[in-house]
Amino acid sequence: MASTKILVPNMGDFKDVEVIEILVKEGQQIKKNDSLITLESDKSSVEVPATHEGIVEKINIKVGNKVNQGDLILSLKSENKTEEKKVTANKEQKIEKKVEDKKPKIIKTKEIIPTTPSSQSGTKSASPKVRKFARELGANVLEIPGSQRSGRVSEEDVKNFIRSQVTVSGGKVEKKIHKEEYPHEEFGEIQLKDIPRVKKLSGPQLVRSWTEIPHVTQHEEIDITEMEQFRSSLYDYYSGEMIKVTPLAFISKALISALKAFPNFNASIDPIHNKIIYKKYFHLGFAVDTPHGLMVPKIRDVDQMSIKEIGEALKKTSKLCRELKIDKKEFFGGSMTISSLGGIGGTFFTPIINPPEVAILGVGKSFDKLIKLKGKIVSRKILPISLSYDHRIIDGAEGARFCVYLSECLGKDFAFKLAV
Ligand code: CAO
Repeated sequence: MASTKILVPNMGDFKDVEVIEILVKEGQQIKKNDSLITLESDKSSVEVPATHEGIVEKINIKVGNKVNQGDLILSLKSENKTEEKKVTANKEQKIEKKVEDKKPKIIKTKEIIPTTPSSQSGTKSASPKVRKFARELGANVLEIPGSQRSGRVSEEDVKNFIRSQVTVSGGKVEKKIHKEEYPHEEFGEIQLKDIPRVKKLSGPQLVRSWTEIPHVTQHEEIDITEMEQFRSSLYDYYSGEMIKVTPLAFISKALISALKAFPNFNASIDPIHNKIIYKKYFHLGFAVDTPHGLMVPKIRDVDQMSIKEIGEALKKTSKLCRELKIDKKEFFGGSMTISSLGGIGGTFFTPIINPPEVAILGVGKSFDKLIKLKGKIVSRKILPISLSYDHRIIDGAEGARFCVYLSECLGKDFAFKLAV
């Protein structure tokens, strides 16, 4: 065992820098490059890494000391033979002077001095203070380019990074827009059009939902063979004419039943009071495709409607949306939303939750599928659904149970289940 001294490294024009943190303890085993202390000047702060491995024998400085290049930080008990030799050779130089509180003494020595505070493997080099500063501003220090030696990140780097990400105008903080490296027209003919007003309004809401809500999307194939046979056999008793009811009306009825059985899906998070709001009403939102963009009006008290009434309400509300005659208030106050692409095509997708709601049901186009039933291969009508939910409120198991419940409601006993 030999004694190795670790000294304050060359830090450029740093003079009388304050020790703001001691990151190791006496008796602690440390590895090469482990951070030992944090020094802070009025310009920035740096961590001083260990140049050797070993056990910390004696720490020679205290928080609040002012130090300079060559001051003794600590001595290590180390097994490194080559370093042992260097220590012995330098013994005569008597470097073991203590740094006194607020009055550093420079130790002139030929001991090995750490050259640059380097980054530890897999982490970005930045002092705890800078990391905390970055965290407070919502930035990840790993993404910030460091301007100091070995890419170390300073407080100034954090500020520059934040400045590059946002603009502040009229008291509002706005995210800076990413600029393409080359303009589109450099690659061929283009046409410029205004973004429709509805899309401009819904865009930020979609971004907020997608980035702030931990989405889980669960897919399910529901066997709706019997339900579809029933739906296509509906006719008016007096006129003998077929009655057309969209599958969406049946799905809505099943969803209301599921919301009653799983109240977590008919809820919202109150971020101010940190509580869950359970809604006792059943107002379903429907994604409506309009020439002006996507709209999501609510149909109120769907639990009190028959399947036929739901179908009619859907037609009426989507017409109001397409003609831009819907009242603004009708876009608020929903339980859960259905986004049906069944009339267009496609199977599974990942619907985005419409906050403050916590779940959304995506519906694809039903298709025929050959499946094995009671030992026989038969053709069945399958409805693909995709349920997205907020994982902060709804667990995966509950999501799966919700899908199973919906399958039962729309399955072969649908008439019995939906009548309840
Ligand atoms: N599988 C198979 N066929 C389906 C179906 C399904 N899941 N859902 C509807 N259909 C059929 C209907 O029965 C109807 O058939 P007929 O013309 O033979 O009667 C046809 O498809 C057209 O349906 P529709 O889409 O006009 O009506 P709807 O009641 O199913 O839906 C509405 C109403 C307003 C939801 C729909 O018009 C709409 O706008 N859908 C788009 C929603 C959307 O954009 N979602 C994405 C949001 S994220 O960007």
